[in-house]
Amino acid sequence: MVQSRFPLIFLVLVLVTVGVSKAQGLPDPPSQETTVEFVVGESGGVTPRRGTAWKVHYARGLHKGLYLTGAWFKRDLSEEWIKVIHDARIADLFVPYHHTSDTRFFDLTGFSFPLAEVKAEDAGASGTLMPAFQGDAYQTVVREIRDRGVVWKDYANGVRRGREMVLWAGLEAGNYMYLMQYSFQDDGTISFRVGATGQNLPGSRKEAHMHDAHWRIDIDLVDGKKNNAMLMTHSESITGLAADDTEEPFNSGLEGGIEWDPKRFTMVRVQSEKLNASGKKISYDLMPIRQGSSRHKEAFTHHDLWVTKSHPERPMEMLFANLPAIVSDHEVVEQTDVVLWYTSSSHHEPRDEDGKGNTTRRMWYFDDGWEGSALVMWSGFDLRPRNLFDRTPFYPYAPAAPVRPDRTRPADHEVPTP
Ligand SMILES: [Cu+2]
Repeated sequence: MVQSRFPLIFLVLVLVTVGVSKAQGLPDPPSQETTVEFVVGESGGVTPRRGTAWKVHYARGLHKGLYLTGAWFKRDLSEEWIKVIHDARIADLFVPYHHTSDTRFFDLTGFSFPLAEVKAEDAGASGTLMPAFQGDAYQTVVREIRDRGVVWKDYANGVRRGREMVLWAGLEAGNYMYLMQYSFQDDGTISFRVGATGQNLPGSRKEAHMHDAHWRIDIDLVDGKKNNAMLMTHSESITGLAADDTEEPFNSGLEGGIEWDPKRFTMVRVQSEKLNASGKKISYDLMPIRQGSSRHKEAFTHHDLWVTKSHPERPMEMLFANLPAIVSDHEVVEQTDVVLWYTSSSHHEPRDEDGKGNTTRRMWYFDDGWEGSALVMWSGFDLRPRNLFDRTPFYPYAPAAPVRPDRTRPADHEVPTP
């Protein structure tokens, strides 16, 4: 079939433009709210906690995809909300190809890609479709309640399985589809994941490349104006038996970027001034989950973890590529509103499982003929609470010992299993 390059490129542009203007016009619509209660119920033990809950504000936006505009957690249904997130998003999706040095896509900030429509088959058995955003022609966000497997098991008190609320949407990035996923677990953890799927690049279907997700997390822990950024490292010598773990102010208390070191188990901790019941500071750890650390010519890829002071009044400080400039004034990141920046990467080496070659199906004129979809590859990280609770969540602890002997209280060995 003879095809002309111009009309097809034109068609792609028209489809992208129509997709944005018809389904997802400007400006960004208001956020939506969703809540979930993870009720412990009858099996909560002899001093049952009633359960935990999340309240989440989420939105969709041009050059943002699906992002969070707030998240609050309840350690117990009888307590007040504790603020965790002010704003969290993927700030950019950078996709440099290995050999065609001019093919370096900024899939979030360089295009006006819309969120994809989702239907019942997207939601599956555990999901529901969230209402369309104001002004949108179709639904774009799926909410799932998933079983997340065993969260604790011991010899005396049985076992408990965990649950999570998952919010996800697909960013329709031309031939690619990015699944943007935020999971809120019953123990206070938030999982951030991006999945790359869709179609390999027409014309370069077999060329390896990197999908770098550049995350921006404006965490507001309890009192978001008074948070500290800490650096956690482990060190151990193979010539001795001792090992050390260090907690110190991130970059001596100043803005900056650091390298993730697999031998040091590098982590960034955000600490609030609020204490838990045992007198420890309520904190969250950014826990990297990595296959590797991508490094490219671009300076914003030269570090894996960055911390800055939040400046919502400066729009240029929302851009990940500006990070080297943002940290150049070395503002203090203690007792202030801190922002965490993190890069997670999927190294995509095309396989036959991505689709079948040498077919007549061509997306563009210079397409190398392909049929099928690239299986999803995930990257991301977790934000995990530290000393938010003062005990294991959902464990069936015995009641506190009464002041006077109480014959009605069962002995420890009689504590019922959950
Ligand atoms: Cu890819």
